[in-house]
Amino acid sequence: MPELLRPSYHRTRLRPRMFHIGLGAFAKAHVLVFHDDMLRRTESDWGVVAARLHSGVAELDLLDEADGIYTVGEMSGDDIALRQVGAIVKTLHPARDGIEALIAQVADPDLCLITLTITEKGYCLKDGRLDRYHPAIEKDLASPDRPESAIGLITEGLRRRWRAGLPPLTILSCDNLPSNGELCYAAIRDFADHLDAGFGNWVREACRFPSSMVDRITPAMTQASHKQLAEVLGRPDANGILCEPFRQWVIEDDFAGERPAWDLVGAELVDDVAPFEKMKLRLLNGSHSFLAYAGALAGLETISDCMLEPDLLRACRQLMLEEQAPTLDMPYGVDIALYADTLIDRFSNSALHHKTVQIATDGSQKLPQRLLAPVRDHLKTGRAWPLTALAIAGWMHYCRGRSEQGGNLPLNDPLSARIKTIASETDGAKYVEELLTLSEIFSTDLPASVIFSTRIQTAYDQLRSEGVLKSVAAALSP
Ligand code: CS2
Repeated sequence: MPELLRPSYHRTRLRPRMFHIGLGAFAKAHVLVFHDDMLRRTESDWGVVAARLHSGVAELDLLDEADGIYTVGEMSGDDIALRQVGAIVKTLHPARDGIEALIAQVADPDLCLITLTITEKGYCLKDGRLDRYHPAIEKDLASPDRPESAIGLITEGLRRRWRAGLPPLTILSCDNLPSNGELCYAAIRDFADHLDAGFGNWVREACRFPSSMVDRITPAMTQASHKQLAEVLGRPDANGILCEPFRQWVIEDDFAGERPAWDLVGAELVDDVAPFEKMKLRLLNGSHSFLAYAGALAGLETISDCMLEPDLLRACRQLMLEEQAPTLDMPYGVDIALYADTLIDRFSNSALHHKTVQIATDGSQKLPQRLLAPVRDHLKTGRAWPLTALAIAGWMHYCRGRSEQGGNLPLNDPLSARIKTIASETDGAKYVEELLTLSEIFSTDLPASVIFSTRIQTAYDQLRSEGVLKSVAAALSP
């Protein structure tokens, strides 16, 4: 049985200095593992309060029963390394503890930092600004002291700090969005301005919103992965997580006050995260989305199954190097070909069981930064983008809900109601045309481009008539 690394620090020394909102598999395997490593290496008293806002009361109850301690299994082939994470000192959920407890946590004088993994849709943005007509934001703006959204909650907590003359906070976004710090800032600043101009200025001048690039492949836990963990651990851990060994965190070094010494444990603190974020979003996440739709349609269950299809593997590498990499402007010395090869190895990790339909979730939120932003660049330069076109058309095909074998494909997406209506009322060219009118995804410039619409139409027709694997094979460079 592999050795289990237990927390080597006295947990009694931990105080609530950091508040993590959106505790899910990824945060448990990434942000909290870095933090746990830092606690092992230093005398830091930075305990973490962890919250979820919507689903997940039962998960937090289970974590409380385990005193906040859970196992992380890092898997590669047949190897597994086990550790326990002990950084969480308290959990909070509005449905269990009341929203007031969460607002009070943001306003707690001991707090220095909020970290966020609330997914792309959690920021409630439209065109880079707070979407005031988003249902949750409309509600929160009308009754800010009873917020439902993460943005409303943080802003109300900050307002209490401002009124009480308490120090400002750093809010660190750890979601897969380009310039995630700036977007997070835009959402909170717009909300704050709406409440009080003086408060809005304090948010602008005193609080900090660094960007960060986060990376660790962490599939959602399933019954099978819980069983697998129990076998190696010798007992079940209902709070346990399995993930890949690789992890990376590049953080903009811009904090309102103290920050945890994550740099001692491998996090890279830099002046400008943007190039790294873009590279990761386009090469890793972009090809993940391509494989998710192509793979799910072709009846492939996991990303590593996709890597066993020689044409999909070649296509993935080609997408990264011929269609995504040319849109990047990386600092001198970054070896993109090596980065792509490492990604292919990581995707091939058969121990992970990372499901294609999991990554296919929330396509409307993911397509813009992963695939559509690079297309804008291609349209300007005249470069070819056959695989990106198949990825976008693949999403459209996926949204009809059936794989090529007739299996059911789940559509989990904030726009699912509208997408389903379009799918039920239209087909063929009309279907593509209607989906392109979803301006939240495509904006207005892309559908206005005849080249863009024609290429997506052609790719969609090809997927329907020839099937995914043949279409992908036809798009491969000689
Ligand atoms: C994936 C990411 O589900 C998805 O959309 O692309 O969760 C991906 O696994 C992580 O960003 C890896 O760091």
